[in-house]
Amino acid sequence: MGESQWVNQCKFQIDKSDYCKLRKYEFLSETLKFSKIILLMDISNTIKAAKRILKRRKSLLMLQGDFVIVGDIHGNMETIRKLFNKPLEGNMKFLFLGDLIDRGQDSFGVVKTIFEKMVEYPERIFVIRGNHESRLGEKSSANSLYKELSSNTELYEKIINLFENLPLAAVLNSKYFCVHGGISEDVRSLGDIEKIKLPLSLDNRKGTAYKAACGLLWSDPSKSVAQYAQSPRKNGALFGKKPLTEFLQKNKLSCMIRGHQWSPSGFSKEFDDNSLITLASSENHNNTPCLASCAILNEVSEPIRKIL
Ligand SMILES: [Mn+2]
Repeated sequence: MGESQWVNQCKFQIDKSDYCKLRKYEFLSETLKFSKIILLMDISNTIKAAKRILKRRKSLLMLQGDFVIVGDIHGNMETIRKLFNKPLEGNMKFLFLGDLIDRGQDSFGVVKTIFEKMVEYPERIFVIRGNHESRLGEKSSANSLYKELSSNTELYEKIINLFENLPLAAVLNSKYFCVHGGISEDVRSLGDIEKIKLPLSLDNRKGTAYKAACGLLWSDPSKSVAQYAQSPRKNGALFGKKPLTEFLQKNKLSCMIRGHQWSPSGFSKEFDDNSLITLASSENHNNTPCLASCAILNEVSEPIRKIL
């Protein structure tokens, strides 16, 4: 065999195998494209249906029943798997306290699953808004929903728009005030929350509704503050035991249940009593060893902590 003939034969062989690979790849890529289209159609329908459900809800939810209350998930699908590992039992309702997204590995998966469940069980799945249910992740250097959906900004915008329809707080069994962050000088009563009209965009950063929403979504409790103080987060406030007691008494409530803050056990009580509970529901959050907790609230009992 002459050298040129040998080279030609080799070329042919290589070309043939590449051609086969290419055909295989084209087929695979068409299948992937097709499943991506199905997934996008699917999620668009879920968003539309979830929005219809949220349009019927107000900025303050008044709910009765038995509840699983879930704190910050921050893109951790493990929490979702543990919560929804089998069909929903009995009449248990779920209240998510916001911060479903950002920081973790799968913000989109968390959003998709929770809103699919809401569409499937509209009377049993409730979500209130956290400070991350906004454009916050767009500036964050860590993982975020924004980064996950960077190749599909249309879908990202649809989800942001859905978030703008989320209620800002909930009262469970006429006793428990549930909110992502807390209270501030702009939110002194349940009436102040009811006044906030939805949908609410947080992009403009002005107006009474924006200020009140920031108080609910960003504030933190603090033992070392008497009334209210400026928050190191630069949004919302730090609130002391006294304004919390006044808020609860004025509105005939017994306890505030909130998220927004990390703790190693996924559960903390800032004021060493039962007036305020903080839940965090993302296990090993940001690769820091910690537990994920939720609270079980029965119509007749006090909230019980459950490790997820
Ligand atoms: Mn938060």
